[in-house]
Order: sequence, then structure tokens, then C-alpha cells
Amino acid sequence: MSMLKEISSQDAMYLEHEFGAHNYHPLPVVLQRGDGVYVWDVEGKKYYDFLSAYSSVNQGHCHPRIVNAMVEQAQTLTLTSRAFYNDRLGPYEQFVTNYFGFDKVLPMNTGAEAVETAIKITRRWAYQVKGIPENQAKIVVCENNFHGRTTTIISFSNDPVARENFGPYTNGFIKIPYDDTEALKHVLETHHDVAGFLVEPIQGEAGVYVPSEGYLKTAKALCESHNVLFVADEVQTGIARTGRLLATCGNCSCPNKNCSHTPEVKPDVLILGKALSGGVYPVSAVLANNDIMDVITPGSHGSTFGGNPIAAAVAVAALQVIQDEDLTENADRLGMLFRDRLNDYIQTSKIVKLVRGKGLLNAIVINDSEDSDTAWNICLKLRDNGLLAKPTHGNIIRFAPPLVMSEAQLLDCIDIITKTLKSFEI
Ligand code: IF1
Repeated sequence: MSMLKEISSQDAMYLEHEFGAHNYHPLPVVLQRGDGVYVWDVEGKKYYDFLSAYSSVNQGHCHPRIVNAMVEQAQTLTLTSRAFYNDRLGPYEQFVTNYFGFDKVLPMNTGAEAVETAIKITRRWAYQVKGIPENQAKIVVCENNFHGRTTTIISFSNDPVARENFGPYTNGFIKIPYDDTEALKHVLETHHDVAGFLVEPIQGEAGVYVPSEGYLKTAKALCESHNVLFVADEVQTGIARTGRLLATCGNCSCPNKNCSHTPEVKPDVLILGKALSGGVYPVSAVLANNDIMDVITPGSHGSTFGGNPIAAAVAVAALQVIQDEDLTENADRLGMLFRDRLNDYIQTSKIVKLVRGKGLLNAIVINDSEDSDTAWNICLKLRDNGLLAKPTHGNIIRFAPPLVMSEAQLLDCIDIITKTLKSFEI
């Protein structure tokens, strides 16, 4: 028997603290099991999961179809490296490119690796296709972005906690304010060495910051007119989370409910991760059409694990679940219900300033300073009341449950959330 089955919450937290690097400050709850929208701690207490591993477990915890795909493949062939072909990768590549409407995919493992990959593709395209002089290519990024933890990615972050004392930093990035098409227009008009614009359709880490209506559409049009690649980081927003297959689908009224072929804003380079595997295995991907992806040649990029047979089998199952269970529509519908009910609550609340989000990617802003511990205390109380969420930036609480939630379950959760908030009203 594994010793993990026997361990108490106290012991598990002690071991992580004693033997693990202190790169996280978790909410004190030790999880042991998950099923759909629920997780259980080692003492057997059941919770609604309102984080979904940062929007990875969109399909719900331990989805049987996805887990079975993984188990079957794990018993057959796990890893070959890309030194040889495997019988799963090609079919997955055909499936995923078709699903999202791109010519080609480059498979990686984590979100940060996919962002790094997109940066490399964008730079190569700048030199080999656009004709920017060697080493001059710039990528425009947004203030308060979050794209991952590698040295290059933190180089263009403006979060001091994420970047301080990790220099020297990588050059070649220009930062502009988010949700500001004038700033983008200005930078594109004044710089002739811009290769791409890297953007999150909704800024997750910044506190689920939803840009103004039409922002992405205008940004994409500006990129197009300046021959600059529009690179969308949909690691967190992608795969049904925002009530569209991709957040760049915007509000287009395309009859295809998954909206994959005629998105309102089609990125030139699309970055996916997290829910691409339903959270059972690290699977990420960069998608682009041939005119861009063909700059990648043998030896110029790769990964030992990228495109492995387990990842391929898992991703196909995870994407099929999204479609077969109508999770895009469910996220859209339940998200509206969630914001409606929370907005009702806010009318008479002193503790909550606002609720914002799209689909089931939402956040509430607590009426207290960023250095207060109110949001943290609310999350502790939510935990006691059977719902797990995590504060961000001190006074924002993100609410992102698995998309397999039913309406009855969501109403139950809204009840827990509003009752908990009420106990904090003065
Ligand atoms: C952590 C936030 C979420 C991402 C976008 C790339 C990546 C992420 C848009 C990198 C990762 C994470 C990672 C997690 C916290 C987290 C997060 F709070 F920072 F904002 F999701 F909400 N692009 N997001 O959001 O993907 O390499 O991690 O697979 O602790 O770093 P990764």
C-alpha cells in the first residue's frame, strides 16, 4: 500500500514544506481524489473545485474517457522520442489541426514551452519571410502579462516577484498597455522591426481582466496591416473555458457551436496547453498555417516528450469530450448565470466590488487593499464551506470550476459563495 493513502493533512503539508522548494504558498488543503467537479481531501472532506488546476481540468477530474485513453496507451507504448515515428502522433496532428482550423501543429508539453516555441517561430518568420535584419526582430507584449516561468518569458513580465534577481534578461520585447489599441497602433507605426504581437485574450494572472469589446479584432487588423503575426496565448482561455472553443472566437455567431473554422479573430499563431489534456498529462501545442510553420526545419526545435504517444492519445480524447459533452455551450450558459447571480449579490454588498469574466473564467474583486488578507480569509472560509478557490493579487478571487458542472451544482456553489461572503459583510 502506498504511504500516501495513510498520510494526514498536517503530515503532507509538513513534508512539502520541509523537502520541497518554497516556490508556492498553497491554500492549506491536501487533496487525494477527484471526480468531475469534486475533489476530496485526505480526511475525506468533499469540495467543489473552483480552480480546475488553473483551467486545466475543464473536462472534470479523472474523466473516464481521457483516463482510459491514457491507461490504454501507457500499456502499449509511452515514449519513442521524435527520433522515430510513432503511430499516434500523425493521427493526433491531423485531428487537432482540423479541430482548430490550422495547417500544422508543433507538439510540446507545458504552456511555457509552447510560448517559447511560438516566440522562436515568430522570430524565424521575421527573418526568413518578413525580411527583418538579423537579431533585430521585436515582439510586442502587454503589461501585466502572464505567459509562464522560463527565463525568456519572465524577461518581459512586469511582476517583480516573478522576475527579480533572475537576470540577465532576454532582449527583443516591447511592452505596451493591455486593452489599448492606440498604443499598439503607435508601436507598429514607429517600429519597422516588429515580428509579432503576443497577447492573452483575457489576462488570467492579472485577475481575469477582460478587454474592451472589439479589442482583439482591432489588434488583429492592425497586425495584419503591418505584416505582424498575431500570436494568441490561449493556454488558459482556450478549449471551451470562456464559453467559446477559443476566446479569440469572440462573439461570432457562427452556427458551428465549436466555432473552430471561422473565429472572429483568427490568430496567426495559436498557443494551447492545460485543458488540451483535460489536466491528466502535460500536453501543449502551437498551431499555425504552412506559410509560418514551415520556418521550422529538422533540428531547429524539439522536445524529448513533445508529441509522445500518451500525450497524443490523451489530447484526442480530451478534445472529443469537449465536443461530445457540449462543454463550450455549458460554460457559456453557466457563466452568464454565475455573473447574473453574483451581480445580484453585489447590489447590496460592501465586501465585493465587482464580478467579471467570460464563460466559466470569472473573478470577484474584494473591496479591500491588495495587501489585505481579506481575500485569503474568504478562501479559507470557502474551503471550510466546501469550495476551493484561490486569491490572486491579494484582493481578487478567481472562480473557474470544471466545465462539466450542472446547473443545480452551480446554484449550490453560488449559495456557498454568497453565504460565505455574507459572513464577511460588516
Ligand atoms: C503557476 C496564473 C493561471 C498561462 C498562460 C502560459 C502559461 C500559463 C496564459 C504557462 C500558466 C499558470 C501557471 C501557474 C499559475 C497560473 C495562472 F495565476 F499565473 F495566472 F493559470 F491563472 N500562458 N498559468 O496562464 O503554462 O508552463 O504553467 O504549463 O503557478 O505558474 P505552464
